[in-house]
Amino acid sequence: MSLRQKAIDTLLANDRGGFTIPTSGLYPHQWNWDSAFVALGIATYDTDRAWAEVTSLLEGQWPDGMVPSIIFRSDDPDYFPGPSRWGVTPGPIPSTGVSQPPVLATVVRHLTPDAPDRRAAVFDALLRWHRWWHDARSVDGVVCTVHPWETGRDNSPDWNIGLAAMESAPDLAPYTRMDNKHVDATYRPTQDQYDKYLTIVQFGERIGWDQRRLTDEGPFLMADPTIHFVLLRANRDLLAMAQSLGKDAETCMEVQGWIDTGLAATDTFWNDDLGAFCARDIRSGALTAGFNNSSALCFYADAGTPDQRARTVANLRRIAGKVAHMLPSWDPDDPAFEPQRYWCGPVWPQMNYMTALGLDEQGEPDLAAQLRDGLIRAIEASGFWECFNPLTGAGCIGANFSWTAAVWLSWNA
Ligand code: 9YW
Repeated sequence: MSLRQKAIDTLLANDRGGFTIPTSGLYPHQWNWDSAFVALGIATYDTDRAWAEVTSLLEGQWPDGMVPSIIFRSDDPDYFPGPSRWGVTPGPIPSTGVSQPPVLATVVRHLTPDAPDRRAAVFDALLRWHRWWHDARSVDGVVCTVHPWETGRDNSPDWNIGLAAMESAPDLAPYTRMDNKHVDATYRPTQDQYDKYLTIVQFGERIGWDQRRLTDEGPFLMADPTIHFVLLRANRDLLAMAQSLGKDAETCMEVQGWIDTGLAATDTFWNDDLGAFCARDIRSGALTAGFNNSSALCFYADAGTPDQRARTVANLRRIAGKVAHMLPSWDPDDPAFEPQRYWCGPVWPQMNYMTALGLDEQGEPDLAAQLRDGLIRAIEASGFWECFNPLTGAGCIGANFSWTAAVWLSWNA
């Protein structure tokens, strides 16, 4: 069977009727940015079904504009933390109480160049979501995050300083992890990290998921290059859609204001010692110090000075000399690098997709090709895994994974 057919079959097998789960067993619900990437892949063979992926995700939008990281259309006892642990959430469908990197506007623009009606149908929802980031998650002009799960890079060493600065709740309700029943525990976050993830959830639940309070008073407050650069690009795409739809000047100026704020905030993430964009702990001001697979998203966002971009490219070239498959999620020269542990080293398909796109657009086609080739070779050797060991190309964590199939399809359309 061709790889193309296998990719389509993977997406069909994960289809739950109008929405797609990342992989059965481990992740049995609809995840936010997974659905956005999935829509890109499905669009290569079924435009209507791709569009259903977008609209089904927006069905979970909260009254305050947030689009949650997971929508729980059922309560699967095999997944933890499910809806009961997140408590009563204000959205129309039970969900988590945090969001995920907002790639959706960029995907919608890509999917709808000749479909203004579809574009118009979701524009307001996207506008309200982006406004939520700038209202509920911003501190002094920097869009922040309150939970490692919100960044989509769950156990990246980037979050260690923010997690070290907080205590696990002494009254943390007991729980049983389910992730380690599905996959090898050595590939997953540690127990201490999990206690802290759930401490933040317990805090949010106790304040009734008041998102401004969660940002201001919550146990964890960091700024993440993924959210920053993804939102910056998504705001540019939102503005382009506003203009194509003839939206009023006030709306266009509001979005332009977010772009200007985002560009001005980009230096917040710059670690000059390392020559890389990194995460920052907002309360202590400390910057993390590891080149990771969000660092080069400056190209995807068309942000950063010529010097910042040149130093980012130099880091990418150094790292390319250390691994067989670009782009590892953590710097192989840093002691925190673990080639098979989730966000501490493995190659992630959706990050390679965005980073390669940005590098291509901004005049670095050789590096872009290296990122695409690194992932494609791993897929050809191992299949559509969630992520891959950058030294060997071996698949890690979940098999038959939706966004891996989707990224492959989008590159081989
Ligand atoms: C978890 C579904 C999600 C992704 C995240 C990834 C992982 C879930 O899987 O988180 O249980 O930790 O980190 O980015 O959306 O694919």
